[in-house]
Amino acid sequence: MEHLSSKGDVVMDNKTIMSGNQAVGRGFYEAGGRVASSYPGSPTVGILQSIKDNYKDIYSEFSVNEKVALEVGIGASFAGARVLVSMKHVGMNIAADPLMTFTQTKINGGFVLTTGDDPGMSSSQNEQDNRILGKFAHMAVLDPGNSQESLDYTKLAFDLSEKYIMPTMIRITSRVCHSRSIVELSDRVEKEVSGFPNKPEDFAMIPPNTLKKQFTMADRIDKLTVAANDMDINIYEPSPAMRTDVLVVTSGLMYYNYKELGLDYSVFKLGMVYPLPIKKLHQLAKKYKRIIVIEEMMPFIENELKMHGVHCEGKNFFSITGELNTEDIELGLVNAKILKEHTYPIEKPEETVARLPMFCSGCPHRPVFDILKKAKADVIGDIGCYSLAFLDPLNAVNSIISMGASIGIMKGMSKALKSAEKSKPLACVVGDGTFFHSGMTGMLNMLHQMDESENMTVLILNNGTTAMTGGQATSTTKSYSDAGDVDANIPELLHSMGFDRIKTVDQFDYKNAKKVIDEELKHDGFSIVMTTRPCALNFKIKETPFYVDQNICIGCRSCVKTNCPPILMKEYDGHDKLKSSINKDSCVGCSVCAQVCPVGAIKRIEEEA
Ligand SMILES: Cc1ncc(C[n+]2csc(CCOP(=O)(O)OP(=O)(O)O)c2C)c(N)n1
Ligand code: SF4
Ligand code: SF4
Ligand code: SF4
Repeated sequence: MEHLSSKGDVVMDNKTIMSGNQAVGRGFYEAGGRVASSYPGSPTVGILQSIKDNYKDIYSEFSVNEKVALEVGIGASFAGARVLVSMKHVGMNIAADPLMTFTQTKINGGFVLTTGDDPGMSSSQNEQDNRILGKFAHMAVLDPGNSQESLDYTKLAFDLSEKYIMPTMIRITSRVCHSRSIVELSDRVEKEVSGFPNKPEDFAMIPPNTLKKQFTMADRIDKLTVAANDMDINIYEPSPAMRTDVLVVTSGLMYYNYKELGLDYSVFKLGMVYPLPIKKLHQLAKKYKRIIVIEEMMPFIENELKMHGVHCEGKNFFSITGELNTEDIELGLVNAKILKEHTYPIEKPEETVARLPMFCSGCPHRPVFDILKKAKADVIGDIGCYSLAFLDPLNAVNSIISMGASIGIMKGMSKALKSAEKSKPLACVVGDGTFFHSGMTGMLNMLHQMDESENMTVLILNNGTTAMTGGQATSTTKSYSDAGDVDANIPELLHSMGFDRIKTVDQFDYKNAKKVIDEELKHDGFSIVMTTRPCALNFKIKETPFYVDQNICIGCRSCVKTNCPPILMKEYDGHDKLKSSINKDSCVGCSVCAQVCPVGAIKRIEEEA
C-alpha cells in the first residue's frame, strides 16, 4: 500500500481512485514523459498540478500563456523527449499559431496536447468544440470517458504520436476531468531523449518544405483512418437481442451516460473521434435501419459520418449546447421515436439557497470596483476574479470577452467614439496574470498613434497570483511569497515601454485610492493605475477582524454595498432600525468597510471597550 497523491489517495493492488486530470498526469508519467507545460484554466488545470505534486522527476511548468506552453513543448519534443501540453479549450486559440505550423513538422519525442472542453460552460466564456480544431490541425483526436480511459488513452496517444509522427490530441471534457473513478496503475517506462536531429527540411517550415508537408499531413490521416478500423479503443457492441433497428454511435462520457439507460440497441463506442474508422462504420451502417449519434456540443461525429456517405441522425434530437446527461439522452431517444416514453428517474436537485458567486472576504478587488462604481465609470472588464464585478450588486463592468482583450477593446472604442465626436472617459481592468498572458501586447499597441486628448485609464489589479484558476504563480508572485521565482516590476516594465503616467496605489488605503483613481479617471489623456494588495485567499491573509458598534451605526448600508460576505444588516434589541453587523470569523480585517462607514461605527475588535 502506498500513497500516491498529495491528497493521500491510497494505492491497493496497483489500483487507486483518480480524477480524469490526475489520470492524464499519471498516463504521462507511465509513458516516460519528461517535460510538461500548461497554462492554468478550468477544467484541465489539475493535470499539470498533479504532475507537479506527484512526479518530481518530470520537468513541469505553468508557462506565461498557452502559446508559450505549446512552444516549450515543441522544443522538448524536437529534442526527443515525450511531452504533454495541457490547456483549457480557449487556450487552443492562443496556441493555434505555433500549433498549426508545428503539426506540419516531424515530432521527435511523442507529443500529446490535452485540451479541456467545457460543455455547458460551467467555468468558461464560451463553449467551443475543440474536436474541430484537432481535425483542422490534422491531429488524431482521442476522447476519454472516465479516469481509466484518460490514463490509457494518454499512453496510447504517445504511441500514435511516435508511430504516425504527429502531435496527438486528447479532447477531455469538464465532467471527466473532475470526476473520480478507479484506475489501474503500471510502472513507468523510461524513454530516452534522443537529441535534436539537424534536419531543417523537417523542422524549418518555409515554403519548399511546407509544400511537401501538406501531403505528409493528409497521408498520415489516411493511414490513421485505415488503422482506426482495428483499434481496440473503437468498440462495436452488438445488441444482445440481435436488434437491427438502431445503431448508436457515441464516444467518451456519452457512452457511459447512454449505458445507464440499460437499453439493448447495438452501440459503437469511438475512442478516437478523428479520424473515424469509416470502413467499419460503413459496413455496419448497412445492417441497421437507423444510425443515431449521441454527442455533446457540435454535430462533429454526425457530420463526419454524413461526409463519408453514412446516413445518420443526431442533433435533430439532442441539444447542440450544454452537457447531455442520461435523462437528456433518453428524452432525445423519445423525440427520435426510438423510445415510447420517458422513464428514467429525473433527480430533483436538493433545494439550496440561490447565491451569486462573490469576491472573498477582504478581496483586494472589491474596493477598486466600489470606487469605479461610485465614479460611474464606463469599465471594460477582463478575465479573472474581477469578472465577478459584472454581477449584482456591483454591476461595475459592462463587457468581458477574452484574456487581455479589454485593453485593445478600450482603444478601439475610444477611436470610434472620437471619430463621431462622441468621446467619453473609458477605463479597463486587467489582473497581473492576464497582463502577462496577453495584456502586455495590448499595452504596447496603445502607444501607437496615441492621442493625448483621449481619456483612457488602465487599472492593473496586481494581486500576485492567477487567483481565479486556483492561485498559480504569475511573474509578480515573488513580490508576495516564496512560491514565485520571478519578480517582474509592472510599473518599470510599462515605463520602459514608454508610458509615463503610472500610479501605484494601496487600495486598502481606501480614501487615497479613491482620490488617485478618481483623478486618473478624470485625467484627459492616457493613464495607468496599478493596485498592490495581494489575493486574500491565496496568501491566507487574516488580520484582526472588525465589528460594528450598534450604538453608532445609522443603518446607511454603505458598508453592505461593498458586498463583503461577513457583513449583513440585522435587528438589534432596543433598535427599531436594521443595523450592520460583521461575522468576525469570516472577516479577514482588510478595513475597507470601516473606511466607507460615514460615522466610524466599524472598529477593529481590539478597540472594543
Ligand atoms: C485563454 C484563456 N486561458 C485561460 C483561461 C482561464 N482563466 C480564467 S481567469 C484566469 C486568470 C486570471 O488571472 P488574473 O488576471 O491575475 O486575475 P485574478 O483571478 O488573479 O484576479 C485564467 C487563466 C481563460 N479564461 N482563457
Ligand atoms: S481568490 Fe483572491 S482575488 Fe479571487 S475573489 Fe478571492 S480574494 Fe479576491
Ligand atoms: S474588514 Fe470589512 S470589508 Fe474587510 S474583510 Fe472584514 S468585513 Fe470584509
Ligand atoms: S456604513 Fe457604518 S453606519 Fe452605515 S450601515 Fe455600515 S456600519 Fe452602519
